[in-house]
Amino acid sequence: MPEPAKRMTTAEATVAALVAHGIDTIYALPGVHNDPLFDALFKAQDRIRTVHTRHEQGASLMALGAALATGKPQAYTVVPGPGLLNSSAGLLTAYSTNAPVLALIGHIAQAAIGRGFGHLHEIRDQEGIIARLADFRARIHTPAEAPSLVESALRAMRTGRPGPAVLECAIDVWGRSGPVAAISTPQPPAPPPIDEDAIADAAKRLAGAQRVLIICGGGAQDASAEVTELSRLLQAPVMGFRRGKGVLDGRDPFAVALPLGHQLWRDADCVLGVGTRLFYGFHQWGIDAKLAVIRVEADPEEPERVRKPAVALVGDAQPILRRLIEALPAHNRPSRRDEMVERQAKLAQRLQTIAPQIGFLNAIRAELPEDGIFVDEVTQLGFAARLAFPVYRPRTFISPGYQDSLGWGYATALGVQHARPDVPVVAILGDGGFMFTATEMATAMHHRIPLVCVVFNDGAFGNVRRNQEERFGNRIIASDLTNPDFVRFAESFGAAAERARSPQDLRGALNRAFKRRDLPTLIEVPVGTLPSPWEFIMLPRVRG
Ligand SMILES: Cc1ncc(C[n+]2csc(CCOP(=O)(O)OP(=O)(O)O)c2C)c(N)n1
Ligand SMILES: [Mg+2]
Repeated sequence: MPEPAKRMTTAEATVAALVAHGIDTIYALPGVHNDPLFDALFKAQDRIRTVHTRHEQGASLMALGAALATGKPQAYTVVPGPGLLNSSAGLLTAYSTNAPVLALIGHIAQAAIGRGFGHLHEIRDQEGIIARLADFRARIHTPAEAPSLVESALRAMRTGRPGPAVLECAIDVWGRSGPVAAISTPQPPAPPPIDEDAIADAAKRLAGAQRVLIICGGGAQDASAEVTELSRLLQAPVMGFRRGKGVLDGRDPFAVALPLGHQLWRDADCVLGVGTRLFYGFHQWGIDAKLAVIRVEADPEEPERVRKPAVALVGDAQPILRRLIEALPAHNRPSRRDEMVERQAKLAQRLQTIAPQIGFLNAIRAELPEDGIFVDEVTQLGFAARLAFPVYRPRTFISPGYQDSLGWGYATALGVQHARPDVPVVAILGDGGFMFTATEMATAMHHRIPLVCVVFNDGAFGNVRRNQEERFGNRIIASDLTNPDFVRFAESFGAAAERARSPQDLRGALNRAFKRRDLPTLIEVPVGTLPSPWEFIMLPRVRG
């Protein structure tokens, strides 16, 4: 006999559905539109934690950080209009990093939607704005439909290319009561069938190729064992730039950074792209008919977006690569190990032009445990990290990918640390980017999130400033910054703080900071103008 329907509010039914789907945290900033939702969250405190932030940007970015660190769906809630827009950079970055983030957004009264009366937080065509930001959006109209809409949203978030989803609910609907059918624990959807012909074709091409290059994007993060095995079997180097780092252990000489990927792309006869748009190859390095491209992609539209690949394998990378390994005919390849060791050594030499950044990165790597997590930013240390920070495990290098949303770092890292309290997390920040979400230090204190951040302070939007110096005749505009004393700033929140002036100092400071599990830490590193990394990132066309 099915359980009888219970009377619940829309908010209670929504919260019950979130809990049934295993969502145990909601990042949040309240307001009158969502009051009944927060009351439902109060009553469900033993099953779902509400973590409030100081700006809606912080709420969406914390959910994003938690999603990127765990690979599991995460949720946030904010008021409509300005709350939605304040959270939108996080939502945008969730879209571009394919992160499963569910946003619950309030709305004005149901009957007034779309009529332009000027209700509190009203924004013209909120639905239309959201529809541009997420592939799935819906409005909850009744308590009865809340659980199935939550289920549809969560299903959409992991179907095809993963990504964010948005549910809206009007101010007068959250608190409305009605019968709600029993909420069952949903079953994960069956994985799509694997195209065996495409597997056989890909296996044949890979086995026949002499110089395979594997390129990983964010979609490869859960296929680390398979990528590692393929790399060995095919003697294939594995490139990860931002979101693909850590899929192959960075200590392996076959784990290559962008400049080596560029060299290897030039000479490869087959490229296996796993969960990546292959942006650099297609749009900067060039392509010709001699390079066979095999794509493993969750999004069925992606493989043919730029150029039809030799083989497209659509679905989740992990089971597809597993099948591919099984299907590879036996073959014996000469080892490329010596070649890779030599290439790595030569690149390490060339990277000496950014030695100051590498010195600090080595200090961080030396102190950050093997499974500790590094959160990247759009700053000199971030650009260098993408090139030269060895990442040992999947999901331990959290990067904004192609969006490069300056200022995401602090709040995103807070979400990472909140979702992974078991490991140390370090965020590297520029003085410019840090100040976007620096107020979230209050959130770190309130919720006792022991995030360690390192602020590299050059008193400038350094990246912009260097461009103005080098390319615009030293006409410096809008890029010099007046900063607070960062150590005193952090201390004023009650956080631990210190200044480090050298890589050696930084090691000591990090060592102390990672031991502090009940308090956030800020380490300020004063720096001068740092040498440009761009010659290693903006690489010339080498094919086609
Ligand atoms: C949302 C957003 N706004 C602006 C930019 C452009 N931008 C890229 S780097 C940068 C300066 C970063 O300054 P800082 O954080 O101090 O890092 P630094 O380059 O000085 O190390 C700016 C403004 C961006 N990437 N994203
Ligand atoms: Mg700066």
